[in-house]
Amino acid sequence: VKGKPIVISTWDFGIAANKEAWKVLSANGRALDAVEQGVKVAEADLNNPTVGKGGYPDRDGFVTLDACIMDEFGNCGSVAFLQNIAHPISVARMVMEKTPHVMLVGDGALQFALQNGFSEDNLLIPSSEKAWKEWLKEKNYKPVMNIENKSFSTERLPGNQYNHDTIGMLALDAAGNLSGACTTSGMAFKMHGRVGDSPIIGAGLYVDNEIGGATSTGVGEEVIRTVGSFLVVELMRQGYSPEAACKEAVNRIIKKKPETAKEIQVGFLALNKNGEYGSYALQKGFSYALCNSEKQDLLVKGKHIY
Ligand code: SD4
Repeated sequence: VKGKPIVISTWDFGIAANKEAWKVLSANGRALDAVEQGVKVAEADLNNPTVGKGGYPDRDGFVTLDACIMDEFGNCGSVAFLQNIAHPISVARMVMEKTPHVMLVGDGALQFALQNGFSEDNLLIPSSEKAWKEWLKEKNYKPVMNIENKSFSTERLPGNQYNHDTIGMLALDAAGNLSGACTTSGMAFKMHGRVGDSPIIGAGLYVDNEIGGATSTGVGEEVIRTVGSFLVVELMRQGYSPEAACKEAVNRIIKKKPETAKEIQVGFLALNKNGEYGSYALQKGFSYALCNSEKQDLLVKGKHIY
């Protein structure tokens, strides 16, 4: 069938992640394995200051990670406010597969990871620590739009800039099954204990194997408020195309908080059961990467409202 397998993911760094996911998909592997393997590339990338190791810390200097994963059966697993573990997505998958729960947070999530073969790692690398110390001079928390793509360069951001980088990935495998994954270190210099949308099933990620999947990036508070990814999937169920569904979810954010919406970035990405995909963002500058049998690593610029 045309349209599968396919994998899409947020931002320019999705290109490298998709390549890894494609290894699984092109070998007729399961979408769940593809998304886990794919986003691990972003988690391991030290030049990416907001996913996994190398991520910017919170305002107290702690790198705290959020991640979730969802499969074709509606199983899901999530970790939030997890510290010292380099691959939160794999812990989230283990929560899904080895516990009766969906979500583990903080020290409980860490203890679970350590009991299951993960080892502790210092996630605060010198360049991120330097950026944090720079930030401490003014302590001004203000998310900067589309900083995600700038982070792709090797030059680190000065400490008085923020960034919100998340990788959200959706895949449809050769068997026609959908899965998704989302992982982040959240908003740079957030309050200690802050959890964003990325580990919240329905907000940062949602997959319904009958319909499609959606994921989000940007200021998580607005996505949680609107249960964004669930909304996108439900709109696709009502017949919206992936792009139209993402646009409607973006509109919902504008309707709820018109003033805030002008100042921030939020982007949605969606993939339906037929392998059709689309995106929409509040602001220009949101990009995503796509990989299928015809187009490898194509970068698609998302549509936007402002
Ligand atoms: C958060 N949504 O923690 C994440 C950040 C993000 O691109 O997506 N950045 O709110």
